[in-house]
Amino acid sequence: MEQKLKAIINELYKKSISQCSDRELYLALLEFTKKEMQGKKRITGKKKVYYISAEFLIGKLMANNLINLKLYDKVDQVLKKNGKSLADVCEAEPEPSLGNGGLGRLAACFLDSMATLGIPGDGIGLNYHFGLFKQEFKDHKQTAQKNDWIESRSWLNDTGVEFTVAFGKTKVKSRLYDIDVIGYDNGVNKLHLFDLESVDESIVKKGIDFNKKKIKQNLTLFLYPDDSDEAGNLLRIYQQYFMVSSGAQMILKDVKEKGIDLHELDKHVAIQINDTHPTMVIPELIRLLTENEGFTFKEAVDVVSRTCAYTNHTILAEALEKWPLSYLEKVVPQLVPIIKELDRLIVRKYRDERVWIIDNDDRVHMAHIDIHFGYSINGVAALHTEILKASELKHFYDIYPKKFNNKTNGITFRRWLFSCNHELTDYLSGLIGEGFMKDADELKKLLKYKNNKKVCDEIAAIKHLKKEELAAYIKEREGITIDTDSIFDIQIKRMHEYKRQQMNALYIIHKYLEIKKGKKPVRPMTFIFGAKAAPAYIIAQDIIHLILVLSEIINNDPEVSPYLKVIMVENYNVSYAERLIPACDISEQISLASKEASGTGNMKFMLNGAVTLGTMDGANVEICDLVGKDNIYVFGKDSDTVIKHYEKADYVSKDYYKKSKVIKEAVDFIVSKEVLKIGDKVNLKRLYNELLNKDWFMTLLDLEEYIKVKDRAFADYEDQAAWRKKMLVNIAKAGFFSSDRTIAEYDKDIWKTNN
Ligand code: 26V
Repeated sequence: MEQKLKAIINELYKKSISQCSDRELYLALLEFTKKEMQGKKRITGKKKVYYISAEFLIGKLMANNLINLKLYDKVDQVLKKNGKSLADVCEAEPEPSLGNGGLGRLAACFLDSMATLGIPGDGIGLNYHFGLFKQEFKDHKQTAQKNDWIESRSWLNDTGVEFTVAFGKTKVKSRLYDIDVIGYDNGVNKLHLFDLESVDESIVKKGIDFNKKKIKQNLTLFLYPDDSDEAGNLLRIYQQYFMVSSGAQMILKDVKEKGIDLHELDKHVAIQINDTHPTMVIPELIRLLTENEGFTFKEAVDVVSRTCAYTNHTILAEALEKWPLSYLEKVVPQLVPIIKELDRLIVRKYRDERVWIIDNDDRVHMAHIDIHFGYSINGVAALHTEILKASELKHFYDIYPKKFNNKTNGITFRRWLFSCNHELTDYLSGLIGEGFMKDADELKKLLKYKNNKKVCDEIAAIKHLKKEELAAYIKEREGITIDTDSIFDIQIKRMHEYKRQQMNALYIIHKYLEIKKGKKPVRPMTFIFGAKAAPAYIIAQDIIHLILVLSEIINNDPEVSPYLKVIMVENYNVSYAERLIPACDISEQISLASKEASGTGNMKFMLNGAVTLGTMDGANVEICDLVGKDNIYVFGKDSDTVIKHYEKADYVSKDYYKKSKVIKEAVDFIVSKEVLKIGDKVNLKRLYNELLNKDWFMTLLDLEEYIKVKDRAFADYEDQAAWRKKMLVNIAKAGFFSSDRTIAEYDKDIWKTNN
């Protein structure tokens, strides 16, 4: 290995390793690693999965690819010998931002697990040139810049394969780029990313502004830039159709090349539709089969319905796609007769309008297409699937009880333990053997050390080391000094009212006011946030503003800052998560019960020995079942209560405000003189009014209990022996959340690639 790498470096730079910069070494390693992956076997089999998704939040790939090739340690040693650090070299890789959050990151974890388990499974998505925006803070507000991640030398391989995609009479060319996905100690699958041949980066002007109507230039520039107006929504539909039409053409081409009879498509292909963004693949396949392959409409519908399966990732009404028929007529007129015919089939069969595809306002319910014309519908955590069956999709569950199933999400341990926390990985291998690296359940072996003080202390020492590393990084990036003996309380996820970062902010205000009144905490507290907000999501911007203003006030108040620090890290992304998660003590998972379909950050924190502070929502419920009430902090109203409040429309936030002095003080502080001196009145007043008069996601409903339970968690931290035991139990029980388990379940119940 060393010779091969040195040969590449010599050819590229005519230098020795020690003379190269990290950037030069990164480019050399890129070439080396790509070659190594090309030498691995392509995973094949009778049946292949296509995981089609508008987002693949893959993160930087170098460290993970080396881990999966089992070359990480070897390369690390070679570089070390020459005075270089592999971790620093890996930093030189730009991070692609091809996703918003959980849904995209899940898709990336699934690719890793499919390859690791040897399941033939490729991803299909889009090659967004600027991905999701890059976040910068100015005047305590978020601004959006483009994230220019594609370089001339990258993981992308130009296949030269092209397809034509028609939007009515307008035709564009798509070009296929592939990224190799290497399994841990296994072969290679592919992530297929389609790009617009005629894309023009120069139409992006200031920040992320561009002409949304210039489809032939803009289609693959950004990930869902803005769906607050018609042009933005139309662009989303253009993107979605571009992806599914290219993907469907590629799938049919692959299958035909293998000599397979297309009438047996379902025996050779499973298409997993990741949320409704790729739903148009169903009518598109029907169109291709009837127009080009001589299928009758019925034959096409039958085989496509046996091939496609759908995963639901949210019950939020605003996130369930319903496109106006007129939009589809504008963008994809060739699909409209097919969608209407599918709707007619349903209308003929069912009188209940709630299950129709096209509603009375001529809106096309994309999920309904998936449910009627796919063979499986799954939720992403036990509670979420139960809510789908009992309320959100009840009318469908009544029709198709057998199609519904649960697949609790998971995370790849290669990235979220081995790669981001070498110290813990090495320590665990020394203690319980390396078995857990292939079979995550073996982490349970750790349980026998629950009462072993030495082991608990050593795990805590690793946590402290990761806190020091994070503190140094935050000092460098954000310019803020944090006390590594303080408790690190972390909330990192997309900014959304249902995730309730505002509730965490109100807790911080409450602590600030207590300290001002002379009640000092026994140990300093560090609150860390990381979140991007959709540029058009006004209240989310207001919450970011509040947190940034609080950070300014608190960190600069000499009376308070020794006890309290607030940091909102800039441009939170996968790489930042990899530094934050191993350093966390308390994992904030505080969504309004019923709203967070699963969460996957919760699993990553647990695996790295953080203790969850959360509501009974999404996968938190399963975490709680696994670790037991002593090893998690649970608070808040349960999902049944919350759903009833929505049904009866009887939640009045002002009642909670009036009833509780603590709540009133904290909420009022948002528009206090102190805050308004630094902050923007428009943002802060709007947020204040929202909390008082609407509070759709019921922040004030759970605030008092949140404060109480969070205070208890902080107090418990002082009993370090007991806390360290909690850490150990969390790590030991995290095996269930390996995405290898999740993917094995998808394969057994849905894809059946082994049949
Ligand atoms: C989408 C949108 C789009 C427009 C307006 C607001 C909004 C709010 C939420 C969403 C969510 C889209 C789906 C999604 O990302 N779901 C996440 O999927 C994760 C993987 O299954 C899961 O862990 C998270 O709980 C779930 O929120």
